[in-house]
Amino acid sequence: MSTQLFSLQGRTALITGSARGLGYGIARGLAQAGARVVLNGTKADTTHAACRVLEGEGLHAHALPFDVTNDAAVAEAFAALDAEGIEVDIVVNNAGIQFRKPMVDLDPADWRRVLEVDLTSAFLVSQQAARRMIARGRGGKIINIASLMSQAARATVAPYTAAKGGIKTLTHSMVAEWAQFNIQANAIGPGYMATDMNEALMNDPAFDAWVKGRTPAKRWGQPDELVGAAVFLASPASNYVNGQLIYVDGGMLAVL
Ligand code: GCO
Repeated sequence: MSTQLFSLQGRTALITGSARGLGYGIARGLAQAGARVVLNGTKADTTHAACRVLEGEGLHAHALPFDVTNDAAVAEAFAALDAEGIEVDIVVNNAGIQFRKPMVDLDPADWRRVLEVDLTSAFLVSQQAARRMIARGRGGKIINIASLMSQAARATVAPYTAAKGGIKTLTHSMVAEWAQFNIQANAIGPGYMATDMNEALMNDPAFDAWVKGRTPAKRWGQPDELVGAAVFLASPASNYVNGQLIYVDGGMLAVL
């Protein structure tokens, strides 16, 4: 089997929300597989700092801070890439926030904010990327970061759950409209991963025990454990894979 099957040499990947957390881990993994990675975050300083760390490891990285929920900012970001001759072949829609509160107490503004970051941003960024992929005629890859909540809910995270359910079916819409242009759209569903978004949960002894008891692997996942699925879905190895959601969850959704 050719090792080129999983190589990302010569490809450019834009990963939203990649200055830290899961996005940074995925970006680092794609870069190690040969891609030039475009890091994104809302803050220029932390995005450039993350970029410098990857460059320090000899990886090919470019910082592009912009607000993924603002359609004008997204369009400007892609115009800036155009001006630099940077063509995005792979998009990882990772940007996401969490907001935990019972629905009866939830401020509608908080609901809207979560949906904007966790779902609408994937549409805005993918729309700009797909327009260019279609015009170039050489296809592309879109990887949407879903969640356990794309499939099952728990109390107090309704906006996140609604957004991640939407991410699953938005992926199907991308297949319906863009697979004909050799664009493969798929998703990755992380389980309970040890990230700063979940720090409060990890530090809660009861929740920590629940995760470890409910997960067949009996542990939290690590951000770099998403890299294998990401490299697969970003590489030629997945050129006939469309609309799939790969759960990297230690088996949680496989059992009652
Ligand atoms: C929560 C967590 C989860 C995980 C992850 C699971 O509050 O239950 O934040 O949503 O982060 O999304 O797939």
